[in-house]
Amino acid sequence: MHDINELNTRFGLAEKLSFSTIGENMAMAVVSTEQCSARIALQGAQVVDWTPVGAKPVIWLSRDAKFLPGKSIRGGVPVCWPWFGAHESRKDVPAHGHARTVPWDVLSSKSLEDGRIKLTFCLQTSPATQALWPHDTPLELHISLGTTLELELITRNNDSEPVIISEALHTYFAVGDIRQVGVIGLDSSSYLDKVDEFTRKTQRGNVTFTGEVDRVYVNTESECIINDSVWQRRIHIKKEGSRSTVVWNPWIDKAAAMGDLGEAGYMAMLCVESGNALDNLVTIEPGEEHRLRVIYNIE
Ligand code: TA6
Repeated sequence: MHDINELNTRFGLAEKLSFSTIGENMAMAVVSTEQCSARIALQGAQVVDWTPVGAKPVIWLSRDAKFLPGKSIRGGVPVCWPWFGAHESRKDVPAHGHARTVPWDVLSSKSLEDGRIKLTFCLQTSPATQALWPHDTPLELHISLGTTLELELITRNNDSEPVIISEALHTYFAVGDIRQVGVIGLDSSSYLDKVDEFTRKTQRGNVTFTGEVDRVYVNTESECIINDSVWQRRIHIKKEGSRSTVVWNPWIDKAAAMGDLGEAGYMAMLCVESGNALDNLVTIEPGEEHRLRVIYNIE
């Protein structure tokens, strides 16, 4: 359980960063500056929303999001780690790994000279993490918030053997109307189609949405752009240390079955996730680290 008074004393930044609770006593970092407003849940170190000043929200949070201990929050930037999707052999462990549903610690907070706020979170190895993932691989997440949003996830391997991970920053973006959105940057990329039994296909042109889309694009490091004709803006997604891009919209029926996506929520969001999955698993040698970095901005 996080102590809000202690968090404010140690990491609060006058009028720019404070800590409070939401839902069932879930601790949140609340950022409000001349550049942006944003919140980050300490459970999962999950960015919950991010809105540059004068813009519509860029990171989408469901109206029906629940803030419950041990449950992933619907929206924001869930950290899927140390595996993406279902575990390859175990059925008793959570989809997308445990990092998004356990409490993280705050390591530092800083007001940068350019006006951004930088927060660093860590997830140490503990008996609870080792029950799900029997490796000593502490995680750090660096988050910089301003007119851009930058996240860097660092996995260190303190074990004496190599470890293999998959991962994604499962980012939910806000859009005017999903039917009038195109994702640029994946033309000619190969993908595994999760709504067609993981059949391998090739993307032709931009990704558009007329029904459920759930695809893992592999071997692609390219920048993606969400072109939103209704809100007349483009969201740029740059990445490093990532060879997979996941594009997801559950559409009507799946959204209704989920229960926390909000009425017509599927129309207002899509996920474009930067990570490493399926063909692109990452092997980290003992004593080494792996960095996954994304930068988002709008034009
Ligand atoms: O990234 C796409 C995906 O893996 C989908 O298959 C879909 O189930 C989604 O993530 C949401 O997963 P969650 O466990 O957060 O409900």
